Amino acid sequence: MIRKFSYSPMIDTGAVVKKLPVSDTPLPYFTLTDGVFSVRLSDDACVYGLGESIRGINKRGWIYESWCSDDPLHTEEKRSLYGAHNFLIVDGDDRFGVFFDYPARLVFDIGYTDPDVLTVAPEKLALDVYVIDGDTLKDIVRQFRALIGKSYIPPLFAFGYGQSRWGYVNASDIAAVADTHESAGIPLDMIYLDIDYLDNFKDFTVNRDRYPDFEGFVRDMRARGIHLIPIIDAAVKREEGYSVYDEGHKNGYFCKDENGEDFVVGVWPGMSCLPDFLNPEASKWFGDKYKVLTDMGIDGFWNDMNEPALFYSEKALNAAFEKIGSFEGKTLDALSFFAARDVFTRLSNAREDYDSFYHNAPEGRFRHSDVHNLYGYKMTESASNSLKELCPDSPTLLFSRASYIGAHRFGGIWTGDNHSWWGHILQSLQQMPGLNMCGFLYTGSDIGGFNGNCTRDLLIRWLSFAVFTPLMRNHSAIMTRGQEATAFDDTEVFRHIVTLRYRLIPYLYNAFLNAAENNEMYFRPLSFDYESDPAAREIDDQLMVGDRLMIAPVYKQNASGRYVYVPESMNLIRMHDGSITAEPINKGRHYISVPLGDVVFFTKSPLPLAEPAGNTAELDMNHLTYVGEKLLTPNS
Ligand code: MIG
Repeated sequence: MIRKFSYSPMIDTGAVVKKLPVSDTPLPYFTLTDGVFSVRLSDDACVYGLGESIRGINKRGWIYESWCSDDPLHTEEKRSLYGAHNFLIVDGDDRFGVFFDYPARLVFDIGYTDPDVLTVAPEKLALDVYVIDGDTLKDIVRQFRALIGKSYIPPLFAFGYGQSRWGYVNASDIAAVADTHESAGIPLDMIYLDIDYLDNFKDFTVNRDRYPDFEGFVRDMRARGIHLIPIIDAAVKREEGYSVYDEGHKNGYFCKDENGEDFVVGVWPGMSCLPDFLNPEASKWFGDKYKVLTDMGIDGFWNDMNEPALFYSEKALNAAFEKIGSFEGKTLDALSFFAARDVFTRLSNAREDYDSFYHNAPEGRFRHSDVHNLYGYKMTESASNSLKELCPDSPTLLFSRASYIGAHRFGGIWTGDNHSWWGHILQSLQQMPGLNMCGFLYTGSDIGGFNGNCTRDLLIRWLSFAVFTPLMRNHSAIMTRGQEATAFDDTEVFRHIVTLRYRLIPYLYNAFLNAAENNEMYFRPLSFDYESDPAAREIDDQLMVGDRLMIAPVYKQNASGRYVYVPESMNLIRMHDGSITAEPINKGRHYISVPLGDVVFFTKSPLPLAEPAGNTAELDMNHLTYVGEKLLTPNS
């Protein structure tokens, strides 16, 4: 049962597709005092949800902010990343789900200030709250997902392996990626084009020095089974004569400052303007621009910088230069030195900037910070709507960095700029169920880590986990060590792992489609499947995948195995040197040896495997063999 409570929202965010009448009962579970919702948590209560946010599957014990943020340092104390996903489930003496449909900044204090109290504080009391009661955790999720609408389903090739790197400069760099993977026998479906392919970072252009025959190159790559997936940044370079800027400026399609002038921010292209995705006309206009690339044979995109990320605004930069001048010639003490140093570092993603530009939505004019969390979502919706018209016959791949609930209907997301850290394998695993609860099924992290330098063993372990994430993309930042599956000596192990992914696609794709069709989670915490098992509640480094598989990846340096909690009798499936074996394992806690390069997982019933394939086009989904036919009779 879902009940809706309404506190004069300013705007229909579009997150909810099922229009419900406002409930005439008082708000259950919570008390509302001075604009803050609060609820007591019983001793054993777990709190699940909040989408992309970090720190454990059970969110209790930390404080989170819904405020889409471009933050390239995902350390444990961070309160927000790129997404704003305001849904959670409290599972204690009372059990319910709750969604705060609110597009501005919202703080979830989940036992941070008072260990026994959850508070939810919107900046303004202007929101809808949906409270969901259900028989099981899965049932609560199913109801919520029916409320927000079906999840985006990408094309099959999006389940293949993708290689990406910021800093592949030109066509020959990209061709080399295809060549090295091919000669190492490593399957590949996608190579991503980062901002390097653009002419001066201008959206919907191609740098013709770097790609003299882009169209031909796209075609040749496709003939080899590889889709090129270009990036699109949110902001448009302010440059007279650049048609995208000229049209946007002339038609008033950019966000405005308080005087009605285009608001100017600095991002990769330098001084740029922000398309007003809340204005339907502007949104349609920008989305239709993707045609420039679909006409060249492109059928997949990733949308970046759409929190929106601001390195600086023109206004704040000018003020900063003035300020810094005031320090000149003075003898600085430590504090004034820090103040001087921070004049520039404080410019990025500044609240004052988000406060000083406006959207022109059908409901009226909105200050950006009142609707901040919708920007990436509306950019994804804009692209999706146009791509459906531009490519009516086949779905396009589309995923975004920033998002709000609702965006899951239009595309996937990736989890942004992580690091080549062991802890980020676990963090990525822990983000998955929260994202799935909120409808984001097509998702994954930058394999090998984006920032920092990757090592061979880290990449092997990360891939061994990412074999199961719908988005399986190796991506890294410019100037970091190469971390392709071909970058280290002895590519055999990488060939085995990526090949296994392809052999699993019939199962994984089917599990994905089931989850999308039936509003279920593809990745689930063990506690969702084994509700009455107290041991399952504390497991936060294993996941259920689809209806018959459990994963328990190794995510520690130098570990040659790990403890695994097996919640019922299963088969232990081990891939060793490419050969796959099954062995029954009893319910209970086991130490499982997982030498580097082995991929180990657990099944509840026979698992279909396809024959190895070099890409998804070659994949034969009709000839399947099964592993783990013999199951131990449940006896413990
Ligand atoms: O300011 O396009 O998260 O994946 O490689 C960095 C360059 C901008 C951030 C994205 C990352 C991408 C990078 N971008």
